[in-house]
Amino acid sequence: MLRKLLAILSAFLCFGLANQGHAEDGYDLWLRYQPLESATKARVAPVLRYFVASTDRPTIAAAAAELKRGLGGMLGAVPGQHARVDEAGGILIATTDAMPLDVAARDLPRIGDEGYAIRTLAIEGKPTILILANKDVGALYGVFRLLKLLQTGQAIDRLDIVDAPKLKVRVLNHWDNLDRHVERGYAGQSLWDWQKLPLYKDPRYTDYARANASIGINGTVLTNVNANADILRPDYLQKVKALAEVFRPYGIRVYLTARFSAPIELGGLKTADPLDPQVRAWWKAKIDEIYTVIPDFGGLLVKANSEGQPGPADYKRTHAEGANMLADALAPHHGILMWRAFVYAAENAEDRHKQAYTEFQPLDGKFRDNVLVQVKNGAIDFQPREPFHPLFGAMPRTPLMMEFQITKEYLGFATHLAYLGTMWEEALEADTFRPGKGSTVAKLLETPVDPGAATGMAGVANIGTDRNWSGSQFDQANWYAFGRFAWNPDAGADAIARDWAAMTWGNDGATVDTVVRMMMGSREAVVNYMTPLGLTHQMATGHHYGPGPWVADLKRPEWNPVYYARAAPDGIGFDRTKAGSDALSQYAPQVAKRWDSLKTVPDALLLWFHHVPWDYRMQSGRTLWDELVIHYDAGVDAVARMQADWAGLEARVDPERWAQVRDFLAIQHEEAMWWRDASIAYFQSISKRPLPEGHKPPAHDLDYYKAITTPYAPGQGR
Ligand code: BDP
Repeated sequence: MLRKLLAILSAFLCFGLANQGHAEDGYDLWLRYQPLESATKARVAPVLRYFVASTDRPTIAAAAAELKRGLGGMLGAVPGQHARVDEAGGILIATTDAMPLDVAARDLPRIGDEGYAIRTLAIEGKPTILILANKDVGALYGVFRLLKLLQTGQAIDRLDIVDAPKLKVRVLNHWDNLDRHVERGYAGQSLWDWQKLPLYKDPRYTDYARANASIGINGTVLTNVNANADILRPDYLQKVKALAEVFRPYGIRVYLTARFSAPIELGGLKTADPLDPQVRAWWKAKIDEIYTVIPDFGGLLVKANSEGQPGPADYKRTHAEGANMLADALAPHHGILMWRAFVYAAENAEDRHKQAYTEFQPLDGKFRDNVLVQVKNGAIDFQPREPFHPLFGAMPRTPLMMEFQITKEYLGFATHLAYLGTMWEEALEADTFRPGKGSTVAKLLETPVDPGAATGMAGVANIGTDRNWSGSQFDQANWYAFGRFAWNPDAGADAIARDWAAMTWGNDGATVDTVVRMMMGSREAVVNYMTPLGLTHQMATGHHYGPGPWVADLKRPEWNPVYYARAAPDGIGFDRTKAGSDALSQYAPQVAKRWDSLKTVPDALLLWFHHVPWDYRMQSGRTLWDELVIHYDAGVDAVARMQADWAGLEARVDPERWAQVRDFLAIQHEEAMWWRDASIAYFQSISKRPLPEGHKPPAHDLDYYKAITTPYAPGQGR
């Protein structure tokens, strides 16, 4: 083997150190590469002083650059790049084509195209860390893993790690419009500066790619699902190409959203009927053109016949007919078509919870293998808590991918601290019982419906031009966690939070414990002060900022909060049992049975599935009304605890980021009170019950809360 190593030559690149010359403002995300403490440094430095890369291809060059940046920051000295590992030991980044090593051959089939093995060994007596992959991108992921080990203070002297992603398509969905407005974005404008592209490639695009690669994200849909056909024009494609070039070394493919009526808008055709030969020919030519410009283009994402978007139903065709037309045109290029199952129709009186299932389930088996039907985690819409979507497990012959929303449209925007890892873990761990026990949502996502069929996960991005990328320091954790769950849907929210906290805030035990404690309770706090006990969609109209439980005047019934809570003198909640909308029948019998019975339905989903009297006795022995009030207060109290926890970290965290979090928590506390007071004022006007002892009345009367307007809320008027 030594012979082979001796043959390797590569250039020595020198990079400046990370994190120098500017105060911390969150720009560096979890890739801060802060100096290690001296004892650790002394221990690890000898083996990290040099590295050898098996090729100088762009992805390996990116891996080497990251290693230099990371080790430079952590050790205070940029590692030297050697041509031969036997000179001094060190880190060896090797891909099997460039360097057929026998040492780790047993791992190779397991790690596939994107996985890696990391092993500590001695080569010619020299201590070496081998990062081995079949493909360059695996080596890049391996380098990020090694850097994470160091950032989180793990020992590196006996490494034996083998890891590979469990899903193939791991994509961000940017809801970015071409005018740079980000739909449901709370972090500034769209990163994509269409005016300056393709000639000016903002260095930020590279940092975006680094961050994504560090968590294994391998694709990005650049444009909004509420699509503009213009993105498919030749001039825009040149700009997209420029972004693809920046992202390519980082293993990230670009995808675009396709407006279903583009053949009419761009092609001048009279129809967009998917069975029309001219329409099919137009799409085929358009997709061929895209691949001429961007040979590794990932594919298309479509929102059709939903919330006013055009689609195949306009021509009395099914979702499968629409999707397959595009999938057929993408297939020769190995492109993927992501087709969203987020549909509900104005003219349909059926419970909104049921509509996507009603429309999609009968199409099981009718989609091509390169179609991924993209299903939101719950049947309504990214609420703080929803039961898992009934389509999971109900379409065994159709590739389904998960769609999570990273941006917090319904969880208080950027200023509320809500770690979504726990929410996603809850959805992924849910047992669908299809076909039998143990069929969790995660397992279904991971198992291709046919050998070679696509698998995947999408996350609606929370990224924009704000210095800290996500609108708040803690929202970075949601971007981070999404990548980790897309890589491994069986991952744990707590472990992910721990890694993120150590990398983002500092690797001392007290800081990490406090930050993780805040994160792990944060989503439940939001559920409690916004929509406790299975209530849902109580947000104000349009922008969804603040409470609006009384809203009843919107055009479509299911846009009104009153549609979901159904508060009336006899009680509250949406009856989805047989006596009601019977949405429960869309789940496997074991699941339906559990949720159908008032004895076994968890409190957290009670009002999602049942309409119950205000005086109904809960498991706790208290009445539903009392329990509701107690939950609102528990939410507010949890925010106060986060404030106290954070106050205790002042001396341990850099001042700029610390102060921002402190101020955002203050906003959150104020708004949690607003949610609590407004909700209690409204529901009490119907329940006519006194508040339980020790719980104070809302600060104002109901009319006061109804009169609040928030013209500055992001998303207003769009
Ligand atoms: C809802 C958003 C809306 C999106 C829609 C979707 O309010 O802005 O267009 O989802 O997912 O949550 O298509």
